[in-house]
Amino acid sequence: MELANKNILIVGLGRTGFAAAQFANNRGATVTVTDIANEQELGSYAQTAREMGIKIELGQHRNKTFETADLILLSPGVSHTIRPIKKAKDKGITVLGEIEFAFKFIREPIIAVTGTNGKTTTTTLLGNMLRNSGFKIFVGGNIGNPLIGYVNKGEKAEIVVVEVSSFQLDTIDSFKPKVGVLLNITEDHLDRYPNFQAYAKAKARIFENQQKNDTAVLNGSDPLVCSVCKNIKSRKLLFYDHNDFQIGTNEGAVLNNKRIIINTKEKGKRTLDLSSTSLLGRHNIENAAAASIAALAAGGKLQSVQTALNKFTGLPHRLEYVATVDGVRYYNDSKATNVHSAMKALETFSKPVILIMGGRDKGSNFQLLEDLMREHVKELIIIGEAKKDIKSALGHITPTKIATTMEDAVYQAYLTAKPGDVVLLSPACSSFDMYSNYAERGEVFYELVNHLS
Ligand code: UMA
Repeated sequence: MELANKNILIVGLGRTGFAAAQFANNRGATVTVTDIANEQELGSYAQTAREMGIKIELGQHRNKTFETADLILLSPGVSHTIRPIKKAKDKGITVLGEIEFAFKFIREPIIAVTGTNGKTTTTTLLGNMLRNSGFKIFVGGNIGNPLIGYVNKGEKAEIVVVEVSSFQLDTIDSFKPKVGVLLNITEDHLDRYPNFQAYAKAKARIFENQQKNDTAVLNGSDPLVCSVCKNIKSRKLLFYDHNDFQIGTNEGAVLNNKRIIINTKEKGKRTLDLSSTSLLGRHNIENAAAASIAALAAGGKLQSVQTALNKFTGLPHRLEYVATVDGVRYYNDSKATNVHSAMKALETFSKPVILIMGGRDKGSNFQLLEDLMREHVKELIIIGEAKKDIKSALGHITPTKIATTMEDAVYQAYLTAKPGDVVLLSPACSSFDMYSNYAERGEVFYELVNHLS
């Protein structure tokens, strides 16, 4: 794709927009970046881009800028249905998402991971498994490291491992991973999609350009995943969460006690041992199974996959153990930004839980938490914008308090908790009402807990 002297408009000046602007600028394009935020909100990106000779338009999107571009590139956080984009498309202007744009410059095999929950853990594990197997690997995408940044650096990996979100899949056209992984589909981002079906369909697009010699790794225990992937052309490797499922002649993996049993036509049955892994929760074992079969399908070695499983200690903000204070264990699960993710966290604990949840609602059905709340939660402490909705959905099930800040929430939890209890931050909401992202929310929680001890 030739970019020199083209008028390229980049929409959104976050991490992705900045990386895309750098790349297009280096390739000789005339680059403009537009963002609805103002200079202060954007931090240093605007000034740095200007110094590189990039034109910056902030505070609004001007239709004229869209309509005079040769090519428009979208950041994942910008919906492809906003008015100026629709109008530009009507005029015949090409609009690409960043993943699709980057794909046009990548010749290396790509392994892509999507799903509502577990993407980052699976992507990280996969990268470790393939790196241990001796491959030079790039790991990026929605995990926080834009794919276009890899292209811009010009460093050649042997395999590219990329986490992709539904937002990124919304704007693909030819993107085709050699191995694609779909972990699960549960409600999320209903503030951006017209309905759940539209969100589920976006997830399945990860396989839409795959052919017979490509591989799809699918959650065979998730009926929605199976239904939206019914007609894909690639070879299917399914992973199942039931112990009792007979793998028989099916290709894929089953979880059996502390083992993953893998079956493929070319290698037959092989076993991975999970007794040394420190991954918490059944959902993480599913992520481990998905990562293992994807890594093996991409040429990874069984022993190297095993070593990666043994060494993996989990990721920050995902059921992360923080500290034990007065016999109470504190966990930071700030990355649980949707209801199903919080459900998985609650399922993990057998001890009474004091749950801190809340933040900005994404159109969620909090009532889905009712049964787990009854079973596991000794006290619910609610923070953030969604407090009224959460209280009316769940407040009648367990003693419930409202906290004004995270500090207040942690302190209230500290006063209630008895030795043997668990205090869990698993918000089931996004963080944007109080923090710039889930990581900042998790760090604040982490600091507050460490101050208790
Ligand atoms: N903006 C506009 N016009 C709009 C909407 C937004 O100009 O109509 C601007 C905003 O003012 C903001 C910019 O667009 O300045 C934000 O763009 P962005 O959110 O795409 O920001 P990035 O920093 O590039 O982050 C994106 C992903 N963000 C989202 O998908 C919302 C990051 O995923 C990803 O790590 C990063 O690219 C690198 O690839 C975050 C995420 O929350 C972690 N992802 C969701 C998830 O995992 O559930 C999908």
